[in-house]
Amino acid sequence: MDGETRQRRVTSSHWGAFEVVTEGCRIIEAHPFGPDPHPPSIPAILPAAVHHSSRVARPSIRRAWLTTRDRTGRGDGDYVTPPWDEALDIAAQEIDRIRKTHGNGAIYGGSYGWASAGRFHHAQGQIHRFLNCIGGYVASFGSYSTGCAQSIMPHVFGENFLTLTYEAQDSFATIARHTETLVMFGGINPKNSQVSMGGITEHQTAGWFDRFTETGMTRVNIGPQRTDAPEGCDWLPCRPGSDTALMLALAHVLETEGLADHAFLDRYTVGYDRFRAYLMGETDGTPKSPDWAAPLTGVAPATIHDLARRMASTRTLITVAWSLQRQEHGEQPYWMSAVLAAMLGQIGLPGGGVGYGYGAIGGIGKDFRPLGGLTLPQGTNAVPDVIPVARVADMLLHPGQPYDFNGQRRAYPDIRLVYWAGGNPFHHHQDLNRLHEAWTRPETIIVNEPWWTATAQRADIVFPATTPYEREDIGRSPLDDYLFHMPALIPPVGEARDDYAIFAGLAERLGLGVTFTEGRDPAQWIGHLYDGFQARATAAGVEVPTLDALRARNWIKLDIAAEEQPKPILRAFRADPDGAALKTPSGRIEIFSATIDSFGYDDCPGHPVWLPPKEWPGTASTDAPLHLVSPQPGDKLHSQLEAALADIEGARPETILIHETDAAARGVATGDLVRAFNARGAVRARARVTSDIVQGVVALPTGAWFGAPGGNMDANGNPNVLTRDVGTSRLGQGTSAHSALVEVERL
Ligand SMILES: Nc1nc2c(c(=O)[nH]1)N[C@H]1C(S)=C(S)[C@@H](COP(=O)(O)OP(=O)(O)OC[C@H]3O[C@@H](n4cnc5c(=O)[nH]c(N)nc54)[C@H](O)[C@@H]3O)O[C@H]1N2
Ligand SMILES: Nc1nc2c(c(=O)[nH]1)N[C@H]1C(S)=C(S)[C@@H](COP(=O)(O)OP(=O)(O)OC[C@H]3O[C@@H](n4cnc5c(=O)[nH]c(N)nc54)[C@H](O)[C@@H]3O)O[C@H]1N2
Ligand SMILES: [Mo]
Repeated sequence: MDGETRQRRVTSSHWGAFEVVTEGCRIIEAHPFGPDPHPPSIPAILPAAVHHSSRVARPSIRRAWLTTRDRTGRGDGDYVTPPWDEALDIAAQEIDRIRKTHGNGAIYGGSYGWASAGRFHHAQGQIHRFLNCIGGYVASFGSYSTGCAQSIMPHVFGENFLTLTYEAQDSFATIARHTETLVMFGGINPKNSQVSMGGITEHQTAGWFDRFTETGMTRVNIGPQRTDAPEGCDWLPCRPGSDTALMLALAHVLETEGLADHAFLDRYTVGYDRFRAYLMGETDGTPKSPDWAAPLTGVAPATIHDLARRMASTRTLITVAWSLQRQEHGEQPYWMSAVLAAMLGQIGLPGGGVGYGYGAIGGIGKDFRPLGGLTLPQGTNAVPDVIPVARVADMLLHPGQPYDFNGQRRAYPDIRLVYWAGGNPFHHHQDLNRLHEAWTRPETIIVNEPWWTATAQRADIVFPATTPYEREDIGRSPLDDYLFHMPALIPPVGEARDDYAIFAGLAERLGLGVTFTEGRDPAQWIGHLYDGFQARATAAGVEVPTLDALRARNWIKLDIAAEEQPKPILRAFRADPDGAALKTPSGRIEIFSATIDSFGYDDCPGHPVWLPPKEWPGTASTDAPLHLVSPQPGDKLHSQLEAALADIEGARPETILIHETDAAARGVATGDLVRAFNARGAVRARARVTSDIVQGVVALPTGAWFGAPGGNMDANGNPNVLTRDVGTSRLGQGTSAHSALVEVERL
């Protein structure tokens, strides 16, 4: 590459497309992509992040592991840096030793994480293909995003939850046309819709809210933060973790005021009678009335009455943010939202019923014709063992121990080797001090990473991975209507190699080189995947250029825009409940599930119920009186680009939002450094005092790099030092990140 040449090219990322200016080997600037109506601010930090001193420069092996196979000193920072060939030899020998001594079932390759956009070099696809080639690995089920919903919703609607949230619900255009009342549990957050897995080019969520204002739609944001929905929406402050109580009280009003649609319930659902007995208090002596819900939720009974009546008298769409199931008993608000929508009788009507995850990522709510493809084949996994993704620390701490999951009794595998590529568990997992402890159990931990994240710092072998700006790829997401050639903008930083090259090197040493590569180099793989995509596109009547033409053009907009067409959840079922019966055991919406009831779980019984989380404002104590919510960061994606963001003067520690009354009681003012703590740990944060948060709640976004294990205060402000590491219930076993109590004091 010519050191003097200045070039301007477009690339794609999870937070959108942007124009990158390079000069020789360096990224100089990143600018918004012209066709994007609401470009995010995130790319501006890219040049500093890509060339940051925290890049892993060379293959690195922890000295104490190399010499004594030490497992307890992970995080000590003492690495040797052998040449690539030697490091790959050592890693291959260790993988071989583990699989021959303990079997492939002793390798954990769940390797959760977003990694980077780009179809071929996607780290998850690469690591899973490699591990499948060498005999398999213990995999993970579900995501941190929606793991609990993925378990509960098939019981209720008989449909895969990801299909519902990504493909089978109304677009924003249909909502604009038909919805009169939009009831948003957890809001619809333009901050979050900046990103979308695999890419999002035209950011439109904020624009749709401008349109909703014009139609005169009533929009109610229910939850702890005013800012969870765009300005102009009504805010109904509600305690986190109490949504199910509020939904039950709304249902109680519908039932007692004759507003419930019994014709719909009779025809399309099963089990309403059993649920009704609970709702009216016949089974437990407690009617779930607005008076009952008011002290739990902080919402006045009259407000609940008014909202219920309004929902029954207008075309109403209930939307539920993914965050509501990222908490203890997260199954309940999800199930109950379906029951509430069924009682309104609007499921299957345009702009009515219920929808999930609007705003969570920018690709949700668009009208596109489906066009898949461009996926690296991953082969098959010979190891059948799978854990719910958020139970990773339990697995490492308790090999062989039984646990429940969605009706099954299973046992945790005995993991000897952990291989992670494209994720940062010391960002994403709960109770990081506990994870740090669990991390001492495996014999060996290998990580591919571009940066010295907290996870890389706790690995025995670290392979420096390229970023997408250092390799050629194709950018494409089924939730987006653009197609990108992502050129290698700069050569690899330091000695970084592509994940593909790392895994090819290991596979070769294990005698499986050609099985992994099929004899292709990256350019040949990209050509091969692109040929398949082009054939699919042509069959679907979508014109795409040849790969060479795409290379020359850098990007194109695909002609896959679809006419606005209502596709509310369960539309076909509403039209023909017998012919298009649901895939539930009854063929109907299950308000009572005999299947779930048969599991005998007290933390997820046979119909939706109010179950207070162990930690929430209702159980607040003098030790930990404040409820911590830990939303996604607005200025970046998770922990990515954090190294450079943290350099910005005053940016770290991370900002914690605190209500003015709570702040005054603690003598805390905006800008003060505070310590947020509980029995699990302590973090430093910078206070911002606000009236836009429910009193008794504090919000600290995720993403600051975990700084200090072992009870020391984390200086950067990573909320997962404070969160609780328990499953949502024995049914879903998702993360309970949003269920945590803390105290805050001025430093
Ligand atoms: N408290 C709390 N915790 C949460 C959440 C919450 O709401 N509250 N949300 C959860 C959710 S929904 C999610 S999705 C997770 C997100 O958690 P993660 O997906 O683990 O977070 P990322 O920071 O995106 O981690 C991706 C890592 O991959 C690396 N990477 C990028 N490109 C490449 C590549 O090409 N190759 C390799 N080898 N590595 C690469 C990045 O540097 C980064 O370290 O966090 C979860 N944690
Ligand atoms: N900028 C940016 N956008 C992102 C991401 C990112 O890292 N950065 N990550 C992406 C990922 S991986 C995911 S999964 C999605 C997540 O999408 P969401 O799950 O929607 O996002 P969160 O930011 O976790 O939560 C949204 C809001 O829910 C509220 N909330 C928390 N608990 C409760 C509750 O009990 N009840 C109610 N009513 N509200 C509650 C909080 O105030 C919070 O601000 O975001 C995606 N978008
Ligand atoms: Mo997520």
